[in-house]
Formats: sequence, C-alpha cells, structure tokens
Amino acid sequence: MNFKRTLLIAALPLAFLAQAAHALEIKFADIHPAGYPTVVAEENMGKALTKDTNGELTFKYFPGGVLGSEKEVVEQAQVGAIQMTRVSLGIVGPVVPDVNVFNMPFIFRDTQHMRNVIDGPVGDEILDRITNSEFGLVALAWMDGGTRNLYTKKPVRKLEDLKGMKIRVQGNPMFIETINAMGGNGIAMDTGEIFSALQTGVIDGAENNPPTMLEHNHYQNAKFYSLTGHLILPEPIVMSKITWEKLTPTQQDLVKKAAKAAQLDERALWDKKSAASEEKLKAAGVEFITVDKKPFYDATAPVRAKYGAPYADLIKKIEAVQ
Ligand code: BDP
Repeated sequence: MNFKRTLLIAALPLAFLAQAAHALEIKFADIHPAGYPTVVAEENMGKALTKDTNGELTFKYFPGGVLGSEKEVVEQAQVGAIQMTRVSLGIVGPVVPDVNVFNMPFIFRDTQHMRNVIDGPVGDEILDRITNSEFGLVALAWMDGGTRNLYTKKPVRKLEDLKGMKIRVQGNPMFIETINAMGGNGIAMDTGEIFSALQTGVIDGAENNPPTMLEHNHYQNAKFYSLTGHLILPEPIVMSKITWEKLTPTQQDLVKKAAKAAQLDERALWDKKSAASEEKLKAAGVEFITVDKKPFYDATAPVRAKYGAPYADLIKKIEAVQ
C-alpha cells in the first residue's frame, strides 16, 4: 500500500468505511405495473432488507417493464446492470432446461398442489438448479403466478373451438407445442406486444391469469376466458450472480430470508388480487367459460411424453406431494 493511500484511509472515519464497503443499491425490475402483487411484495421485501442491513442495501424499483422485456431484463441481470428481478419460468426454460418440469402442461393438479411443491424440497431443488446453471442468476424464492387459462376473441367452449386459432405464448418451444397439440397455433411474443397484437388481429387470443389479463388490458380485445388451467406457473425471484458475490455472507443470508418471506407475502396479495381481477373482468363484459379439461389434458399428453423423460424422478416426487 503506498503512503498517500494509507494516509487517505486513515483519515476516513471507520464507520463510514465499513458502510461503504458493503453498501449497494439494488435495481429491481418487473414487467408488471405498480400495485401488482409481485411488485408490492418486492417493495415490502426491499423495505425489510434495508432495515435489516442497517441501510446497506437500498432498492430502486422499475415496474411496468420500463427496463425492457423479461428476456432483456434477464440479460441485463446476467451482466450485473440490473441486480434483481422476478421472472416467469416460461422464459427461463429455454436457458435452464431443468425448470421445464414446472412448465409442462397440467403438471400440477391445482394451485394448492403447486404451492405445496414449491414450499417443499422440490421447490428448493429447482431454485438450486437455476442457481447452479450457467444462467448467471441466483434463484432465491418463488412468487405465485396464478393459473393460466385461454382468452380469445371468439369463445372456446370445447377443444375443437381452438382449431387454427393463433394464440400468443411466452418464448418457450414447449408452450408453442402445447397450444399446437390442443389444435391451436402457438405464436411466441413478448408480454408488451400482446395488447396491440390482439387489437390488430395478429393473434386470436393469448393465455394468462386474471390479474395479467386485466392489468395489461388484454381483456379489451379478448372477451372470452376459457378455464383450461393448462399451466400453473410459479415465478422465481432472482439476483444477478455478480451482485450476489459482492454481498457479505451475512447480507446473503438476509437476502435469502427476505425473499422467502416475500414468497408468502406475495401469495396473500395474489389471492386477493386474483379474486378482485375476476370480478373486474366480469364487470367489463368478459365471459368466464367452464370447459371440460379432460380433452385439453389428453391432447397435451404428447408434450408431456416428449419432454417428461429427463424429469421422470422429479415428476414422481411432484406427483407424490399431497
Ligand atoms: C405473467 C407473468 C409474467 C409474464 C407474462 C407473460 O407473471 O412474468 O411475462 O405472464 O405471459 O403471468 O408474458
């Protein structure tokens, strides 16, 4: 150490040095708008963490997709330009194939089954597989992304009605094949493109949960909501590995704990929001259609057969969860 630097460091108050060494501002991006359950839970988590770390970790939020599509945000997180995000498993699948076990159509029996799985060892195992992959992100906890159903311009009351309809899905080949197996025509595009694609008729429909259909205004151009329940997708909260490695072990511990707490916080927010969204959609003239799920389940069997083999053990574990 040279003389000048020694002097400079000696002149700095010790407390400031300790603080400066570990102080970090976390930029947190989410495709969903302010007030959405994921975003509210992320804000609550940040507040708790700032307090727990005595102000070392501070948070700045970028909801509403202002930092780009989920794919773009993931890329920025991989290089450390964004520190944290919550991302749909849909777009993680093509990069970390292990997670596609959760992306298979009808893999979960219902919401409670999905929650019991993510709260248990299989949930942790999938988070670890993301963290230990080349993805460049540390997966910390799960958020609830609800159940995905079809919404379309013309009603889908039975499987045959879907024939030839162009349905937007997330950029994951498994989802395209799922829609195709049901007789539709799966088309991948970013979340932000759906509204105008519906408006202009580039697509005939999409598939998502009620809060997304409402908050992203998709219901304005798709008035039929068919309760196929083909996907129940949990969504990991992730941190850039570059950021993670800058944290002290104590900070890492606190981040993990806060993310796990956010998992349950968001769940309660989700249930409320989902019920309220259903009411709002109905009030806006959306027809909720109860369909016989069996034909949709049967039609997607080839997708499970094609993709399921590498996950045989995991699938057994998932099925065994009550
Ligand atoms: C929502 C997810 C969001 C995805 C979106 C989509 O919460 O992360 O971006 O679906 O389908 O349910 O693009």
